[in-house]
Amino acid sequence: GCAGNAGGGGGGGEGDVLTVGFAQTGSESGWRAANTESMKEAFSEENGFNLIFNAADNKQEAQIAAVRSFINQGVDAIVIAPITVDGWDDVLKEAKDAGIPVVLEDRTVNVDDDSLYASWVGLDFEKEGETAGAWAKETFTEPTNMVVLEGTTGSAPALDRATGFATGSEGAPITTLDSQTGDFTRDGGKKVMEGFLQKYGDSINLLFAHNDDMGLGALDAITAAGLTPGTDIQIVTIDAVRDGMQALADGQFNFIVECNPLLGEKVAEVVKKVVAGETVEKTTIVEDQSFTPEQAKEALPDRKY
Ligand code: GZL
Repeated sequence: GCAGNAGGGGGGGEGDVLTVGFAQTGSESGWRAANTESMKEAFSEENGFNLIFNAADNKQEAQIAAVRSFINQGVDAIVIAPITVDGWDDVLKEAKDAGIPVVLEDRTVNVDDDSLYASWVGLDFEKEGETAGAWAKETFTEPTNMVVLEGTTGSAPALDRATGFATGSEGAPITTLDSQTGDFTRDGGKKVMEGFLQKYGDSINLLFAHNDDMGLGALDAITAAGLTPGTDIQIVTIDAVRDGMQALADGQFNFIVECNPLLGEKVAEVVKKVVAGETVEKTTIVEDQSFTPEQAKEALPDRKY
């Protein structure tokens, strides 16, 4: 490490500016944009931070490289929204050896030794999936063919939403015709849905998209195929970003489970405590809710994102 920063930079006494490196996944979705904005607002100068922001273009190797550069800069703390759950042990060990605490926000990691990160502020992705699955079970009592647009392969939300959906829809007459990743992007959702429609055509009754953005991309493919989203193919998604909520209010989506991106304030609070050597909760789960079309119409005017 560089001389003089072995202790991980300044940030000692009260009122010092804390230099924090934030390794964001990228800018793949509306959810991500809202999360980035929330983090930048919370880690502002007036809140006592010097934020070094990096968006990794949804590639883990770029995200790990960003974390390494934060270590070399001797920041006071590192925040990561880990793109995938695996592959973090080495770089987190390097941060620990450099005496730099790491806080996870949004997604989480699978590591052998969870002392490698101080705290995780995120969402209950499995519960989100379960809520979507329970809606599907309640809605589909006749034999139903479903296709799934999965999130980024190996990411906590993709893994856990799939698990949760299976639990929530247990026993429903729903057959999964196909399930592929659209990498949480609109373009990915559109392209994969085009493939599904070519293969299965109008035998598809239900689309479960792991986020609104892939569902929004799928809308283009569904209408281009001469089908009506929301009726020929019912759609359930997760996030509840503005464009998704509009599609829900317009009847193109049928149900959305929220995934709250506004985590910045809580993460900043945890980072300050960790740097000050105070004990913090290992996990903080932020509340989510769900929306029908009627509820979306009600909620839209006041939505922050
Ligand atoms: C979930 C978050 C996911 C969103 C997607 O907390 O990690 O990543 O659901 C985003 O929209 O791409």
